Amino acid sequence: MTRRKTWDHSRLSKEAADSRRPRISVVIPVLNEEDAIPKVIADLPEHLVSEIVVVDNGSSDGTAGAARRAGARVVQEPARGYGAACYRGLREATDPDVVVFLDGDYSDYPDDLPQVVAPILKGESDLVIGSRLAGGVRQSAIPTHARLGTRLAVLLLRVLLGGRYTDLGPFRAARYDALVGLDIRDRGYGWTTEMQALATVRGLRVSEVPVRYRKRIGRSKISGTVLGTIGAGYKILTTILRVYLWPPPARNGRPVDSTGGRKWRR
Ligand SMILES: Nc1nc2c(ncn2[C@@H]2O[C@H](COP(=O)(O)OP(=O)(O)O)[C@@H](O)[C@H]2O)c(=O)[nH]1
Ligand SMILES: [Mg+2]
Repeated sequence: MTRRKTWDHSRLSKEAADSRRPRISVVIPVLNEEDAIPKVIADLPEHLVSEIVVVDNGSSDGTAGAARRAGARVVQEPARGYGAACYRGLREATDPDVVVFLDGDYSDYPDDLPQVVAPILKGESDLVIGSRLAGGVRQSAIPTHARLGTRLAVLLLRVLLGGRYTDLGPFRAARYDALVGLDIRDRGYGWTTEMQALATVRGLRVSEVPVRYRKRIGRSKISGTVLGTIGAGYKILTTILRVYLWPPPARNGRPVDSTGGRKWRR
């Protein structure tokens, strides 16, 4: 396998000065991903990415150093949580047009990034979800309970909110302004689901693209543990119900039609 060279900062800053190109900031939440994070960073397509922000929550291994050596900017977020890390990365991004999220465990294929950002760069979408299930993921890469939980969640997103999704995958891209405007509240494992639920009720242009997915390097903190699974499952379901029961106010102060085109019934 060919390893890409380490990120070249002079090149990054030169690209930052080139205002004609859309700026794509990549945000990677990490917790103890020392072995995986250099590979994730190395496989990101350098020509498309303006900056890489790795958000750590106090890893006890050498994650921060490994990410820095691979060329990323590392931010330490004191508040624990997947969503807290993603939110911090969003705030740290430098003048982005597009923000991309992916996990730091090397389960996503960073070189799928061009497909994930394509609908946004074409001006067709505000939010793009990389769908692992549409991408024909192997059984071993996503545990059965996580797969079933995901199917239940996307069913609820459709029935309750009118959103058409096949996955809650971590690899996703959004127009920066649209994403900030969603005002996502969850700071834990409900972050990705809330993004999709709010994007639906706020009427963003959403699309999905199939992405590849593989078994992670290292140990899972969420779906591979009993507590993580219960916590994430609870968070995901209550997040969808919360958006259904208390839809966010529209920009003009009226409730948003959270039935995705059908009439909102109280
Ligand atoms: N910063 C931060 N990252 C986290 C936290 N929990 C999980 N992660 C990272 O989020 C990504 C997804 O977590 P992972 O353990 O792979 O969950 P799984 O994909 O459900 O097995 C990985 O990059 C983790 O390192 C957290 O509390 N804080
Ligand atoms: Mg993972």
